[in-house]
Amino acid sequence: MSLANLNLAAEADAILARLGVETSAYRGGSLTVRSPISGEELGKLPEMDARSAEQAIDAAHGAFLEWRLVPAPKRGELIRLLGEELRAAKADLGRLVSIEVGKITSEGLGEVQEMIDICDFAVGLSRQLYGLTIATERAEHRMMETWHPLGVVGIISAFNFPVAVWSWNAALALVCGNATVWKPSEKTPLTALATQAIFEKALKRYISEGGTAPKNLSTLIIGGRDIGEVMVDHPKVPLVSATGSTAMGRAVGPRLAQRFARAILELGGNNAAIVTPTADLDLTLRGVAFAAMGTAGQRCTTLRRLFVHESVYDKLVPRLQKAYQSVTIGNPMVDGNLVGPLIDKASFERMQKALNAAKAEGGKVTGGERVLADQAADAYYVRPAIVEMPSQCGPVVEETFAPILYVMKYSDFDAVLELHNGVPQGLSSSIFTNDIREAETFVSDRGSDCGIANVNIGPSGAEIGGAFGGEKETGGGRESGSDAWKAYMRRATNTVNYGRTLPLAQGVKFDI
Ligand code: UN1
Repeated sequence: MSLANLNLAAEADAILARLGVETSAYRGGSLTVRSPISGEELGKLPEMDARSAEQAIDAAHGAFLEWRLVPAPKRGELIRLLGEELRAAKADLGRLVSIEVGKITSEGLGEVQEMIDICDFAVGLSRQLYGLTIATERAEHRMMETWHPLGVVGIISAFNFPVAVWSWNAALALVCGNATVWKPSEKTPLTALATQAIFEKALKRYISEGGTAPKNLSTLIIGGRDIGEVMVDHPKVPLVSATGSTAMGRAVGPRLAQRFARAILELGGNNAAIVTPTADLDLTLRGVAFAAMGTAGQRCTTLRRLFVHESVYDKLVPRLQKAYQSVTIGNPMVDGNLVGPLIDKASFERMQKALNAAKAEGGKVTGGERVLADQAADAYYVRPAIVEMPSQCGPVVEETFAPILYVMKYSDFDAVLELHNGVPQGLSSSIFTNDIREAETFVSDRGSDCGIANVNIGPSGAEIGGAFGGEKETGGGRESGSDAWKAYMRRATNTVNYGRTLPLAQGVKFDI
């Protein structure tokens, strides 16, 4: 199928209408949104100005004051219904993700599945916001910790997971008793409008079934950096969860710190895998291919650096190069295509710049060229690139959000561990090995320094049950599963005296 005349705008219109989004929300405004599949314009969204963003946040704060009083399991019921509405909308929303981001069909659907999964998780969590009871040194006292709603949670999301990242944050934030304000990427506002409409549907059902919820519980703010800044600086936003580049995090983090607000930062990754002499090479090949080429290299968890032991290098790397040469590139909504487009021209240019820099450092590049330009001049499809590097230098230590895999040979395990950790970022990592010592060392204190460390699977494609995020320039935040919910609540330590005397801690005497 050719990339010309796909008429994606008409299809997006039909999906948005089915999901309950009014056309006025994406017509006649100043924010142009295009499909990376063909470069076709999908809509022009009206943008919010700073003043109205501020008002929206004030209104969200009002919603928080009421929502925090609703018992957590009842708040969970709203998220249960959100999960149901997402199940009903999965095909449409997944397709819209493909149209707006260029993901292949199964990944578009997978993204919505990730939303459903976190809703399920959050529903269970709504009955498990546990605190501890702690032994106290004072007689007839009880000490415990309690967890309370925090306030308005600001969410800044990136184009590559345009809706799942919202749901990781919103599902937890809402069961924890907060209101949310969401600023999506300027590249992907349509899927945000659709998600907001799905949320409204769930809310309506919740209220019609007797649930209590205030207005403005979940607010979408569409616009540019200026309204993001309003959110970051607003005194009634105690937590901002921001996903995006390290540069964005450097701008957001200090501003939040300045007013002692919390940040959950999920920034760049420069994820590596180590392939050791005992690795199952068939499995490794598949794991590496998905992690490095999947989503056209545009996940924060994408595999970007591959260290291969010298004893298996000549067995694995030629097979990998062959897979790179034969991988099917094209319209991501056509079954069988595995690599869709880059998000835009700027992304293509950054990729070419990185490849040129790699060549200048002695890298041997296969692939990386633009393809299908004859079919769609405004869409940027590339053949994923493998670059054999003599050492870890130049662009290898940076994150380029494109399908470039830098391959390096190693001989010594301890030395490769050092190289593995020798980059500024620390999101995800893997080792392919059947040697238990190597596997355990990799996940041990002296192994991978990343937030995610895997054995015999690639670094991307995490499930929602674990905490997601990474160290160093990745920002240190944790979202999604495990006890990530604690970041969305405030902890109080309570000491209750049920006796008639007043013993002081540490034996202090103060008798008046
Ligand atoms: C991201 O790229 O921003 O682990 C998130 C994964 C996905 C999430 C990626 N579950 O690859």
